[in-house]
Amino acid sequence: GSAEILDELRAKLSPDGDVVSPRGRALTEEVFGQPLTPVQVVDKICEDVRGEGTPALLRYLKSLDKADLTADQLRVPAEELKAAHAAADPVLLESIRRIRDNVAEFGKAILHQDVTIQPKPGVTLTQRYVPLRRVGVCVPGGAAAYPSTVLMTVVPAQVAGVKEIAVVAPPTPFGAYNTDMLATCHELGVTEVYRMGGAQAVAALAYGCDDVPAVDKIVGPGNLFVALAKKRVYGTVDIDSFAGPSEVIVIADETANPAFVASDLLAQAEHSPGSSILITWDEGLIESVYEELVKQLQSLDRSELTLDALQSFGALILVRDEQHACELTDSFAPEHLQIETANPRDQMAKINNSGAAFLGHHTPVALGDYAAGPSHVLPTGGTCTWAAGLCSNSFLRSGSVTEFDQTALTNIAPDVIAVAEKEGLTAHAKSVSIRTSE
Ligand code: HSO
Ligand code: ZN
Repeated sequence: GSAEILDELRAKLSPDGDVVSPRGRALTEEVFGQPLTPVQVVDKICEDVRGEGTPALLRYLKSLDKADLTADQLRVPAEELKAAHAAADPVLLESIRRIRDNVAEFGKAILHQDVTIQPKPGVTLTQRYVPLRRVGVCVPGGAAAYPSTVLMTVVPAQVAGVKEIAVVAPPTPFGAYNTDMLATCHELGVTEVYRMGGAQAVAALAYGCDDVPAVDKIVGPGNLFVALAKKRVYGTVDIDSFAGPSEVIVIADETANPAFVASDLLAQAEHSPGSSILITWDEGLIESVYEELVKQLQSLDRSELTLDALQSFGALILVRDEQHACELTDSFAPEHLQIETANPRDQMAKINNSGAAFLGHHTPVALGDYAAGPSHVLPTGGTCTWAAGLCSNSFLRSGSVTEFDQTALTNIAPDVIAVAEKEGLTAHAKSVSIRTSE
């Protein structure tokens, strides 16, 4: 049945599943001399970096990332950022600027505002929001380069008012040596970029070391080791959501264009690992989308990787009706939900769980990945039932401010004293009565 197919996929894609490449597995076995689980590997790395600082960080960059760096080579020099920007394709830079404006406009519009109420005379209560002081942004650099991730993390942080932003990317051609990524950092005014990735980078950001000052929050995607490390350092710092392999559920009806639907499934699978699931109640669509997948796959640059992901994490699912489609989608709780039907808002109203939703025949997920405005950093693995995607508010912290005058305190005093005495905390009661009884 369709529910079983989805359960099986969910087990593979969930945060505790272990989508780690065979290369990653072999490498960690070589470095640690025994077959440790990813959680054990991450524990060891985090403890070493916390205890030893820079030397452990450099050691892991050498053994795991094959990057032989000295402490003063960790940070990308200002001249290198400037040079990458000067050499970048001007068309790319223009797009980056327009996208920055889109992301900033949405981020500003949704930003929490301080709220003050005066529920009674002499009482002022405020919920105020302040930006985090310093955050770390993880940008991946394994399978592809991601200037878009720089935009989708840095711009919301800037809009929130974060003053210090440290970007980390693994010391790879698609990571910290990718000039488009570096040019994007420079365009956005990011001056602190480190050549480090994996669990060791997360640990360095969380605990700080001589060469990397500690941050208050770590955001951004990465492989399983980055995700597990973020989970482990949570509590020392805040983190965003848990980011595993990217996923999409496409709900489509007979009004959908099979070529469009197939292109969306392929776009997600291209992340490899990426999970692409079609749910429809139109039998003919399963057939026509399948044909389109076969056809379009051939002309893709990454056709082999994409096919691999489709075969491991893809499904075309025929359901009874619209209601069934919505129930299955809600139980799977996808990172991305794309609805290609005649009235997509009808289905949207029936679905609670999705990290980000894209409605209609002209709103592919790729639009959100790159340019629309909301961030593409989203909770995966079914965690959107309790976690939210990154946004400008993710970089604010709230606090309350309370102010009473003497009359207001006198009026509320009996309630404070009654409960404090029941708790046996008479010093609490006294701190009130001392102010109210003359
Ligand atoms: N779909 C990814 C984001 C991305 N796509 C970046 C292309 N580049 C996770 O939402
Ligand atoms: Zn994508």
